[in-house]
Amino acid sequence: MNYPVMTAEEAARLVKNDYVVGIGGFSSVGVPKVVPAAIAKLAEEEHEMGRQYKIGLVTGGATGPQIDTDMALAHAVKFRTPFQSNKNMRSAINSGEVQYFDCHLSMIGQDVRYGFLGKIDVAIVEASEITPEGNLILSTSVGISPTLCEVAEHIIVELNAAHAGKLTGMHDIYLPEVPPYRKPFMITSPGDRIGTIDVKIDPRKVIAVVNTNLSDNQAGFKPLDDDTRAIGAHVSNFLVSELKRGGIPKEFLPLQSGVGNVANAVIGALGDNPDVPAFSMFTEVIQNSVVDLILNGRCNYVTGSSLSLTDDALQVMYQNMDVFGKRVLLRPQEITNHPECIRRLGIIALNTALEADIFGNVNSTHVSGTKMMNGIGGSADFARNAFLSIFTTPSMAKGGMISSIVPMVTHTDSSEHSVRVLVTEQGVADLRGKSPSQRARLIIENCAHPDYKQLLWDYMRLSEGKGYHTPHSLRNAFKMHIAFEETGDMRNAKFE
Ligand code: 0RQ
Repeated sequence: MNYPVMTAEEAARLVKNDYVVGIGGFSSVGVPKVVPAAIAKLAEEEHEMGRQYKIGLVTGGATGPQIDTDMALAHAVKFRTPFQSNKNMRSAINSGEVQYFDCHLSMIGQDVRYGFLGKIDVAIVEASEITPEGNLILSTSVGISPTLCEVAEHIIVELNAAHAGKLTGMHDIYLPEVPPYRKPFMITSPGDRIGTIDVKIDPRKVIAVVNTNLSDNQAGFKPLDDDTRAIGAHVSNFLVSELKRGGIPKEFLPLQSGVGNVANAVIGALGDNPDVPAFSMFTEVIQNSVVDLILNGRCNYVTGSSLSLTDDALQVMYQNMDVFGKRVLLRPQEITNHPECIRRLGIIALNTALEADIFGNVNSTHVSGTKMMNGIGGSADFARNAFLSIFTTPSMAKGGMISSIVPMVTHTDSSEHSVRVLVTEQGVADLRGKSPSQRARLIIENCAHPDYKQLLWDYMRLSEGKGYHTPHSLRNAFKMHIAFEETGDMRNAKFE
């Protein structure tokens, strides 16, 4: 196919002020790189000339530094959705410069297709190959790229030679029909294919192809510490005990694992526990720990929407494609996170909280209820629909100044109805079948850090016996957060 080939700078000039731009890729990998960097530069030049230049960004989730760092620093972003995990974009969002709206990652693709976000002027996507028919073989992620290509008026392709020929056949591209014509997704085990290996596009939409050869440069993880090791051990021991008592079928069930250091450590710990059977994963983000687990036979299949791997882990995969080619499949995030698939397959969901309250509500996104951390991502897609939903968090943050177990969360992402088990390095609270006051006793006893236990018991006693189903004291519910804000340490909270 004879698409117009040009430089990143030439392609960037096709992206006009006030455009709504769809950014392909997902979880910082398989995202376009050189065109966004050139757009950031263009924005700076336009601003220097005294001209307006800001665009809206509709993404699959976290993108790369060329978008969330360069464009944020260039003041080039008007609004952005959904999930990001970047310091500069986070500051621009929290300062109010960028209007950010968060969204469940299973829904952003269909929101775009339903027209909820208006017109997408241009989609910028990374591909590893262009087929002779002009269709795209994506690279290390899928995200919402197929939907963006379907709805956008124009498409700019970054053709990345770093992955050329390496990922062909590893994608399963399927776009659901619009209701009332939607059909069931015939996925009854993690490896079932329902789509095509390429993204079909209308060749008339392609206004530029830019050749690149850049790695995703995905950041590594913090080394395991005592807390993350303990959390991993608690989760794996809990799952083994459930398996033994018949709470999980003997065949075991596919796992989903969230993002970040804790999630990566938990999956590693599950792989190390010989009593956990070899497992499959139906997840959103495939992180580093999975590469070793596949090589040593502990994980027999993984399907997700991105290979969120550091460069060395990706190279290990590329060097062992005889093993990985048969065990890895990338899908649109609308499918990996779809309630229908999660409920049918009976996923065991493992996600991370910033804070949880003593009644089991979880905040994964808002520091002190006000400042955006990353976004809800797919955590609630999985938590709400899983066979068993487990949330993990270290019991304290910021050197102990913050308790992650609080009387009332300052923002709720997953409610008490979706949080079935809570795990900290202190222990496990199995909340299933428990009333709010029973849950509170379990969480304080098993999950709170000893430094905060007495404070939390004191809080419970303020409202006990007052005829409340959920024993809160509204006057005191945020006293621990207020103490942190005013004195820098939640331990200074004084209840009235
Ligand atoms: O701050 O980075 O300054 O040190 O939060 O905390 O303990 O390193 O945890 O990397 O696992 O991230 C919930 C953010 C956890 C992530 C969250 C501070 C802490 C540290 C990070 P520093 P850790 P992790 C599907 C799943 C939502 C999306 C999701 C997340 C930083 O897991 O974004 O689950 N989840 N998606 O010090 C203030 C508290 C705090 C706190 C921790 N209570 N108050 N700060 N921190 N607790 C996949 C996708 O959606 C892609």
